[in-house]
Amino acid sequence: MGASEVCLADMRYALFLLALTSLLGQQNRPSGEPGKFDYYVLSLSWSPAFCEGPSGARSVDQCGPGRQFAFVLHGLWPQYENGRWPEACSTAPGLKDPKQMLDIMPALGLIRHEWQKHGTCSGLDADGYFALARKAFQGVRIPARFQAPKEYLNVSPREVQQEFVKANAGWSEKTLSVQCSSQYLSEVRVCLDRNLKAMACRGAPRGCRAEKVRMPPVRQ
Ligand code: U2P
Repeated sequence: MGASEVCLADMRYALFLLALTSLLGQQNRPSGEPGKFDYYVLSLSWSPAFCEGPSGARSVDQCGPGRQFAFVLHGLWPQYENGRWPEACSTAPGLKDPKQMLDIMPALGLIRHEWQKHGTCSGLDADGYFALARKAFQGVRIPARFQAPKEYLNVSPREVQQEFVKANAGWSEKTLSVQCSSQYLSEVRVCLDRNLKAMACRGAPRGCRAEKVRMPPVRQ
């Protein structure tokens, strides 16, 4: 091999390493400073859809026998006005007793992950952040028919949005978006100001475009 071929091979290898490290670095790459953000997105996940999905079988805490979750707390996410968000802002310690959140956030791995990725950007310590997340979750009135359905619901994202608006004083259709994953409703995402007051989402969050989505019943 000539010197120029060795050099080319080295360059290719260096480029490969660069691509690999940037790919691996996508997850929880630090960005942002604790407390520097504009508003929150409160993300509520439809647990029965998660449990029917590919990760459900592995998630005994959330989907095992006797687990009867409906909407659960996925996370409270600091956001920027431009539709982006900070991530992994510090290495501050998480909750000493994460089990205290399991009633509304039903997996220890999720609690840990949400703290590292989003909570550390809130400017609060872990106790303060999860207390705020609980308050935000409890502040949402879940429309009656989504509290514990016993049968599959086939709904349009727009009707879900409208029902949440009707159930929650001060909300408009801009306060929330409905997310879907394959044929399921996966999440409802609500925009809240830093005092947890409902507000119009910024940065045009993209909602579910499906005409109808399925909501599996709460597990019996
Ligand atoms: O939507 C897929 C995943 O992207 C992350 N997300 C999305 C919107 C947003 O405003 N902030 C945000 O972080 C979520 O990742 P997770 O917290 O689950 O790691 C969401 O699940």
